[in-house]
Amino acid sequence: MTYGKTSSRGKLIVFEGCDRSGKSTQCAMLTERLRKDGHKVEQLKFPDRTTSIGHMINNYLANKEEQRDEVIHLLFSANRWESMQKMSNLLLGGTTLVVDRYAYSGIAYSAAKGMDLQWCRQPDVGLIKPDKVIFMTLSADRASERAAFGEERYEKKEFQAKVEKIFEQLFEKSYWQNVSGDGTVEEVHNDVYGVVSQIVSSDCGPLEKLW
Ligand code: T5A
Ligand code: NA
Repeated sequence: MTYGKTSSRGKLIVFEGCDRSGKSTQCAMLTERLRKDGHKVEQLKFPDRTTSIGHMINNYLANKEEQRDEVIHLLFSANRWESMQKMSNLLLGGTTLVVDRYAYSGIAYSAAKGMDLQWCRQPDVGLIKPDKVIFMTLSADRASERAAFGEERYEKKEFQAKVEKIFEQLFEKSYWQNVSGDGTVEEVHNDVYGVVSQIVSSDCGPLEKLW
């Protein structure tokens, strides 16, 4: 099953990793660099806290509202589905998307609470499949030293270590690349750019669906 056929389509680049591993910093730097190279690029992030579903997610993360585990899991997934039409339009129109978190975070954080992993995968079946997942590695100890760690619901060292274990289970050799988040922002950026620069200029074939 495919979303469409355009050889000149944009590429879907996803950043994943535990809290404070440096994803947002690197998404911004990569977007800017690719634009300088002359590519059409847009940056997106999940959760997208600007939609009404995103507001519910934000209240949950800020500990202002409670939700059943199943409910918040489905809200995170619905928040991605809200963006699928826009994303496929942009990609097929030749715009590369740099995306901060995706379905893998959805599964990892829910499964780390003890929810069934197979159940957790289901709501995201059929999302657009990334061309590359950059997985930012950073130990929970190092992450907890960074600014603002601990302000939101999942930012506890023991929980982050569980999340990392689930991410390891989700790792798919064919399109995932680990990048160490434990360097200066410039060092990490150069590693990221090294991985991504080849892909943005290559022909990745039609868009595919996740799982
Ligand atoms: N979630 C998310 C789910 O449970 N299910 C889902 O489906 C999804 C999509 C919010 C939470 O939601 C969960 C996961 C999360 O717990 P979020 O909005 O992405 O997700 O979280 P944020 O708080 O925005 O971001 P993170 O905590 O994940 O941080 P980042 O983006 O990894 O890190 P960044 O770049 O903001 O950097 C953090 C700090 O470190 C510094 C930065 O300046 C900043 O202060 N820093 C560095 N310091 C030293 N060296 C470096 N190389 C550095 N890079 C950055
Ligand atoms: Na972030």
